[in-house]
Formats: sequence, C-alpha cells, structure tokens
Amino acid sequence: MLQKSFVDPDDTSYNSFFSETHAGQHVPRAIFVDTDPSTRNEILSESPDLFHPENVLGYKQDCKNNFFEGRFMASHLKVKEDVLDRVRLQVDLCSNLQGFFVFHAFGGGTGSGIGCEILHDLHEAFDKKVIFQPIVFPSRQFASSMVEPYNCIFSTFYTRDVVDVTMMLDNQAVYQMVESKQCIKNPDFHHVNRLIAQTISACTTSLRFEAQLSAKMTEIVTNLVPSKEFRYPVLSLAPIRGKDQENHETFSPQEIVTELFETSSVLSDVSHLKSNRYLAAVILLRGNEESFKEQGDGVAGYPKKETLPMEANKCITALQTVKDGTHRSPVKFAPWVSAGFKVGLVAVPPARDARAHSEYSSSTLHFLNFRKLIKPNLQNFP
Ligand SMILES: Nc1nc2c(ncn2[C@@H]2O[C@H](COP(=O)(O)OP(=O)(O)OP(=O)(O)O)[C@@H](O)[C@H]2O)c(=O)[nH]1
Ligand SMILES: [Mg+2]
Repeated sequence: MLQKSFVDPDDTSYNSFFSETHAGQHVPRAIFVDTDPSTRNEILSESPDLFHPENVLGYKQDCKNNFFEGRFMASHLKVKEDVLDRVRLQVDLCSNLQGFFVFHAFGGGTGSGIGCEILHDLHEAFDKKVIFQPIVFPSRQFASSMVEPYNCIFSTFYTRDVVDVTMMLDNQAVYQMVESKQCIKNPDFHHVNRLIAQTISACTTSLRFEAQLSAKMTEIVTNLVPSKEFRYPVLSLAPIRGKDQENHETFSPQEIVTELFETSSVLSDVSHLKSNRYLAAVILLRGNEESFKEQGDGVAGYPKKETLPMEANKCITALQTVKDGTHRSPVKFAPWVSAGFKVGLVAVPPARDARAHSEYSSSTLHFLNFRKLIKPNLQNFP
C-alpha cells in the first residue's frame, strides 16, 4: 500500500506503477494471466479492492507443465489477444511509457509457453519500449515436475530476441536466503515471494520516486547489457535480517555494498562468484543517513542528529573498497571494462524499515557473470 507519509506531495513518480482514478484511488497498472481458474479467484478474493478485476485473466484449465501446450493455448483460447487488449488499454492511460515488466516462471506450461507468446506480441506491438523479464528459473531441488528444464530451454530459446533484460531468480537460492538470513525454518512460497517482491521493489525504486542519481529503465539496459547475449543479470539484495537481528546492527553504505557482493546475497545459485569477472553492475541504494550536525544545538552539549539523504561520494568510496578488496577477495571486472558500476540513489526508505534511526535501508545490485561466455576472451589478458 502506498504510504503517503514518505511521499513528497509534489513528486508523482509513484504513479509510474499506478493509475489514479477520479475518486483518488490508485490502481496498479498490472495484468495477471493464468490458465488455471483458481489463480484469478485467489487474487480477487485476497485483494478485492486493489486490482482491476478485468486485468486478472483466468481460463478453464492449466497447461499441464508443457511449454508447447502453453503456446497452443495462447492462440487457441485467444489468451494473447485478451492480454494485448488489456495492455493497450493500460498503455492508453500512460503519459510517458518507458517499458514493461513481464514476470513469469520458466518451469511450467503457462508461464513459459503463454509467456513467450505474449512477449513476442509485446515486442512487435511496442518495438521501441524496453522489456524487463524477471523469471523464476527452475532449480533442481525445488522443481515441481521433471520436465521443468525442458520448458526452460524452450522458453530461453524462444524469448532470446524479444527481451532487453532477463533477471534471474532461483527458488533454491531464495529459500536458502530466507532460511539462513531471516532464520525462518521450513519457509514456503509466501516467504520466498516476499523476498523476491522486496528485490523487485528495490530495483524499481528509482522509477517510483524522484531520485538524486536516477536509473531509468533505458539507462539500466544501457549500463548493464553490452549485447543481447549478455542480458542475464542476477540480482542481490542487502541487508536481509530476521526480526530479532535487525535492531542489533547498524548498516553503513560500506557494509551494505560489501554484503551485496557476497554469494549469500544473490538470488541465484552463483557458487563460482568469487572466481568470476563482472561485466557490469547497477547498484540502487535507498534510504536516509543519520549524521551529526557540526555545530549542533543538541541536548547537554551533544551535537544534534539530523537525517540526510545518503551521499553519492560515500557509495563510490565503498564501491572502490569492494573493487580493491582489502581483507576480502576483490570484485573483479573483465579487463576491458573500465568503470563498471552504475549507481542510483533514492532518499525514500522502504516502508518496512521506517524506523526512526534507519540508516541506509535497502539496496540491490545486478551483475552479469557468465564466465563461460567471457572465458575465451579472458585468456588474452593477464
Ligand atoms: N517463487 C515462486 N515460484 C513459484 C511459485 N509458484 C510456482 N513456482 C515455480 O514456478 C515454476 C512453474 O510452476 P507453475 O507456476 O505452477 O506453472 P504454470 O506457469 O502455472 O504452468 P501450468 O501450471 O503448467 O499451466 C515451478 O518451478 C514452481 O516451483 C510461487 O508462488 N513463487
Ligand atoms: Mg499453473
């Protein structure tokens, strides 16, 4: 829900994900599709007032975990026509459309087959607009059927030319993060989805609020994707703590940035991270910092505390330290990448962490690390 206390009344950037009705209600610019009819009922009964009921599409039966069944259903049940109609209506309500986020899973039939068909249509109809594709990639331990890898390979192949950025999310890695960092035993999809939602929310902060250093969708693509074959960033999120732990820690930019580059903060299985070379990284930091006024008028001679937006310089210093690697292994970039980092800063802290003393509250990072793809080129460098 939109928390008005955090929002500058003159800043209407939050409307990038909501359209405002005459009655003042904010309706998410979101369209949900599942061939399984129970999903529609679930969404509408859980959030009856939030989503536009006609933007939640349901059909008669699911696609039986089969990519080609999904593609067939997309045309046979006219799913893609229905979706495109709803998309066009939403686009009409936009004043400055940047692009689309298409969320789907690659392991099932609907997400993979119908998802691909919709992506192709979107690309054709809005060819100049950016498409971000956060995907749930199948993981060995948490697969619900043995054909998930096949569906995944087909979806990857069929969407290769129509998407600008594919954000990799792996249930197994997220489960482990929930278990180890939030100290929740036997987590379920509810916990996993919360963490994924937080990450996506952090990624889109600079689109939703006025930013000091902005990172628009096109800028993220420019900075992150050198060519279409390197368009698979992984995402990381920090700081993540359990309820009992978060009050015992202070999060400085240095700590958060260092944590972002830890293997355990990445929402994908990247065990080879330390030995890898980065091609690019986009870091989005949000929140305020508490500092002391130099000539303060605080109680009993103590300087007064004030809350200030975080400073870009501090983030740059933190990133340089990560790159140099003091007592940790340094974050290495490919030899032909000179700068490497794109930083976005937003002073609005996340609603969940709205504690009076919150410092840097949350941040996220995307980077590319397909060692195999870049390995042949690495051999030419020391
Ligand atoms: N993170 C997360 N993953 C999910 C969730 N539900 C399903 N998955 C994963 O998504 C993949 C695809 O499963 P489904 O979503 O059931 O498949 P579908 O796209 O509906 O396709 P059909 O049911 O075959 O029509 C599997 O790997 C699941 O483990 C969820 O709520 N959160
Ligand atoms: Mg399903």
